[in-house]
Amino acid sequence: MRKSTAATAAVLPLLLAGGLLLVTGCQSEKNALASDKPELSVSGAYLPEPAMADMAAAYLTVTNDGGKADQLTKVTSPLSRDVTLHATEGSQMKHAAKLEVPAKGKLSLTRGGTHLMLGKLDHKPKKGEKAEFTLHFATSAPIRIQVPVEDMTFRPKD
Ligand SMILES: [Cu+2]
Repeated sequence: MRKSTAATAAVLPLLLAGGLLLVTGCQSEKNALASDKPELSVSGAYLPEPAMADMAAAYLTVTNDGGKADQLTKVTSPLSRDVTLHATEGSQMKHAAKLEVPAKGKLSLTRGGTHLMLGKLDHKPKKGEKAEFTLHFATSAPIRIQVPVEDMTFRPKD
């Protein structure tokens, strides 16, 4: 009896520490918190090596494990002084002021779909390089990510 009480006391701080990891996007414990806030994490980001020296695109997924929607409002990067959110409609790209990250859902930026458009490149990114991006949201704190530069033809397997 006494032994198990001591064990419980030792485990408790670990559980608390584990809870803090949720901020960085722990997937497995998402249902333990019935959150009324957005709980965002970013995955699968990549930047295909661009054909041109002055323009590139990047793709990623923002997952929201929380019970409230958020919006991606702005993206910044040392690689590009002009990062814009682009939606694709038919064969046309359209600037989007913000992109919805639905509650308990995902915002997926994919080839042929919504993407990050990078203009005014600092340099032409090469495969193997990583580019830093900071994603800004309406509600959530900014998320900074390192995005790998991939082959021009790279496609993630899903
Ligand atoms: Cu575009």
